[in-house]
Amino acid sequence: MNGSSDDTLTLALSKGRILEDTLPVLAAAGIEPEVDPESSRKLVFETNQPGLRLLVIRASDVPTFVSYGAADIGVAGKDVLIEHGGADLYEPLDLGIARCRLMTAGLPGAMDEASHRPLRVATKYVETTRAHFARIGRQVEIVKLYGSMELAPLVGLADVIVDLVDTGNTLRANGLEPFEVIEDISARLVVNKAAQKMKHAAIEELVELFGRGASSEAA
Ligand code: PRT
Ligand code: MG
Repeated sequence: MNGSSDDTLTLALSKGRILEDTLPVLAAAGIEPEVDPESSRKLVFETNQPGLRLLVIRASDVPTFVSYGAADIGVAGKDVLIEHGGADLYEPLDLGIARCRLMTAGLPGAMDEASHRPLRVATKYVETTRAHFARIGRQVEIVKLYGSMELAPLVGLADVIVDLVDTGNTLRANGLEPFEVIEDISARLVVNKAAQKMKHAAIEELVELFGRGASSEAA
């Protein structure tokens, strides 16, 4: 199954805060969507580049679209890629945008209070959290949430959380402390492995455009 024929490329973008950072990179790379994806309700956008169309989808769905070949290439947060597993995708470029850290956090002293029993951890990153605590040899019980992880320690749902931290304002506003960095996060370009072979030239060209766009944005 393939989302686009041999001479066209389909690029999947993460909507929300990654999209906000991706659009300036696209603009710097000379890629212009037909209409502004941030204000349109469309899901598929043609661009000024013949043979390049964009999909704007939920951030956590980007690895799925790219691994099934419904998109040839995508922009996804490293947090989402780690959680997905990502073994079936190439990751040719760190765009250096939408930066943050995946961290453990909780009320002051929370780690020590739970030192004689499994630590209860609330997160939407179940696989990443399991792998992290296995690595450090700490027994955990994971509570899967879909958002507002910061609430969990405040109401006794969990001892700690695993969530993204940028400025630290959300933690501070809720009386929580950052404990340990699990991963430094930024948005990455990912490529479908079959497309990488079948559409090699077009993909190389797009990766290079993105590389130029990302570095001129960073400058
Ligand atoms: O819709 P879906 O559930 O798939 O995702 P979403 O609604 O979480 O999407 P969105 O638009 O929030 O984008 C999420 C992606 O942006 C993540 O996967 C990261 O790759 C990236 N990103 C970068 C962040 C942050 N920085 C970030 N700070 N995503 C979320 N946050 C949240 C964090 O979860 C916490 O609640 O911001 C809060 C912390 O920020 P500070 O500045 O208060 O520390
Ligand atoms: Mg969302």
